[in-house]
Amino acid sequence: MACRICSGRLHPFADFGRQPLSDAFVIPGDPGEEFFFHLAVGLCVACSTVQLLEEVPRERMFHEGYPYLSSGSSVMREHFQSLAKRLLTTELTGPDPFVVELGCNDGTMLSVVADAGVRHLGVEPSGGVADVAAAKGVRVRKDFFEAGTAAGILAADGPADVVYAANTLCHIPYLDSIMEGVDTLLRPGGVFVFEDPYLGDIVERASFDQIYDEHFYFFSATSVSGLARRHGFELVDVERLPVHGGEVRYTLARRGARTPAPAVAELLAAEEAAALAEPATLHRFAARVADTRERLVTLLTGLREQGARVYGYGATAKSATVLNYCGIGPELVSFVCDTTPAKQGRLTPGSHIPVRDPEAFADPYPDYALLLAWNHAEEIMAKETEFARAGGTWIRYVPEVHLVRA
Ligand code: JHZ
Ligand code: SAH
Ligand code: ZN
Repeated sequence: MACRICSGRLHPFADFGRQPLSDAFVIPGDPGEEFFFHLAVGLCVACSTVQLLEEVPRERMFHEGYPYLSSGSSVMREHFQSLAKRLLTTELTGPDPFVVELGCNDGTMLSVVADAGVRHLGVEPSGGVADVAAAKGVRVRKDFFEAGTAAGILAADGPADVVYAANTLCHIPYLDSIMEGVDTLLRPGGVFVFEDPYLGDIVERASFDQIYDEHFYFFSATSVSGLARRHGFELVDVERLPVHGGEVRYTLARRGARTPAPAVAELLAAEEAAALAEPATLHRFAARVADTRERLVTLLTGLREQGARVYGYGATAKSATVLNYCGIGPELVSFVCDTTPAKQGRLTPGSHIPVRDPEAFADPYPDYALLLAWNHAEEIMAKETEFARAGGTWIRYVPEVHLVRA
């Protein structure tokens, strides 16, 4: 098995078996075949990049019916609003600035830029969510970003001051083409800013459900600084973010254009000290994952034997890995509630648990709720205080299986 970036040898360390597409919610009674692939991860010892062993063709995942909406969390709306405001006051202050967002989704970030009257473009291949962005006044190009797309944007709009991507770069196997495109598009002093789930947090929290079809890479400062270097760029800043269970925001500039912030060397040193890119560390992670599966299945089967009612909360993409890897179906979790219209009335991929409007959660409350959207725990627990008051218990499985009673 060869590294998708440097062709180095991949060292596999965790295997989740046959898995469905995480965002392919099934229409009940639909005779259409579900698509499955082999979900496993490996470490490239040469370039320190953790990656999936099998690549799912991009059109199978990102298309007209792609259901995920960035605006589904109020915390995320605030997160992107403050990032947009920061870019507007730091990087986008020259005459007629221009920002390009890769994977702009429903325009949660770019609508703030559009409202400020600043020139922008979202590149978004999933047509349905791109339409939602356009309805907010965001300028969108329905396309996958790659080297060729960048050349077209440069020809039409001129160079960009900032290229930004949140939870998108780690979805793209063909990173060489992306870096080439960014190099084409970015003006000499411009920056490429992207944020994705952080390998350090995934390993520390054993948050194995970050591993699914759409997440092809699991970045660290070590792997990103190498990627930057190979393309004439330099990692000049890193910022740890609390969202989505722990992320890092990386800032890349052309080599020599900016002085790296001290945070870069600090994070690189911390990763070295934690032996983050060592096979032994990742094998320990895999052992914790197996333990979580065992404890979660034991807990849920025990609850079924007691006759307890268990619902799921948040039909996340991540939950596909947990539910299918643990063999959790409607006999253990009666339904999953979720605010996303395109998920409601459907069944979770592979595990076939019905997805319902959150109104069903209180009608009546279950005894236990499996918090599948654990990355939004604070937001969800704050709006579901009535559940705890009614005697309900949350089941969490990150960083290990535990029960939370208010
Ligand atoms: P959430 C998706 O992952 C897919 P998912 C993708 N690959 C990725 O990287 C991240 O997003 C960014 C619902 N919900 O954010 C809405 C409620 O019902 O954890 C969502 O369906 N009530 C692009 O899907 C889901 O939960 C609520 O109060 O793992 C959350 O999905 C809240 C806050 C959310 O991402
Ligand atoms: N930035 C948003 C959306 C993340 S979802 C947020 O953080 O919430 C990831 C998005 O990337 C999807 O909307 C998907 O359609 C898009 N995407 C996938 N491959 C892409 C590519 N090659 N270029 C641009 N966008 C892409
Ligand atoms: Zn490699």
